[in-house]
Amino acid sequence: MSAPHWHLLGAGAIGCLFAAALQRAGCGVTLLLREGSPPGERKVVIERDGGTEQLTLPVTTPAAEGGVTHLLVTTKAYDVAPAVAAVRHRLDEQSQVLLLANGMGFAGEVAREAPWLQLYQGTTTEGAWRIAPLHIRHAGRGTTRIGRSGVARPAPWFRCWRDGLPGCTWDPDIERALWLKLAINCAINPLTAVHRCANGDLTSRAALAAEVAHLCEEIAAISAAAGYPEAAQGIHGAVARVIAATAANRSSMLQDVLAGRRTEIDYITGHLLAVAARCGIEAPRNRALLAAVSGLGC
Ligand code: KPL
Repeated sequence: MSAPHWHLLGAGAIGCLFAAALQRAGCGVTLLLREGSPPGERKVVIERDGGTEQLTLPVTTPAAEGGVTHLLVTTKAYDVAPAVAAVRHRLDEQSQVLLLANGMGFAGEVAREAPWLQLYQGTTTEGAWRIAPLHIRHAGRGTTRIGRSGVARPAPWFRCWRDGLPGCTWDPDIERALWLKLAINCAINPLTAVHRCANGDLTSRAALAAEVAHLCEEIAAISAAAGYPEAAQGIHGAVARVIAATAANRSSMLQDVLAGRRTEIDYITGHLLAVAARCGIEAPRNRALLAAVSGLGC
């Protein structure tokens, strides 16, 4: 298979990082910017400790004409389904659509609107933040997992990801990886947003550490009932490790709150609670956090 051409929806920090990785692996990459953006080319700048990488990418808008064979979506969770809908006239049954956003629940929204799409999902721990539009800082290397429910063998296009992005693996059980990430985010993000604190405060402040432990108990019960026994057993340790590794960081949810943006709470704690309700489990502490965070933002 020759290197595919990817269209990218969501040119934030992670989107720019992956666009550079795909271009490095020999793929074409076109940015789909918001309607009204003038077509042409844009420069993307990625700063790292070792130096600065620059690339030039063609730009168009979702409403433009022309088929899209490979679509990467790295928007906020609540924008995934509307973003895919805006480009749906350019997709067909062969189009490969990879969703890489925080949280869960948006893949179901996309599939309900367009059940014929070939949907893939991913999760990443790459550390990147936006300095300015199309100008990012790649602060820390992480791992990226990509897969499709029930599909053991990597998709033909996965070679580009493996070649362009160190630490990228095909995960035959991607749902489990997504759930574990969701479980960790449920224990960290809402609390940091409500208390406006760094991740590390969730262990150094005793009251917050106790709250994390209570949340983990609820999350473990829901994970077990939902068929994720490893997440159920490992959640306390996994959360402690992520807090230690990101102690000085502000969670993405806290950053959203501080910037006055909508949060992804409906796709993080909201999704956890939807699964809990299906399993007949009460999760009062997570429910209280959903209410608290929902009342915070715009
Ligand atoms: O994924 C994160 C986020 O902020 O969304 C964690 C792991 C909690 C790091 O802050």
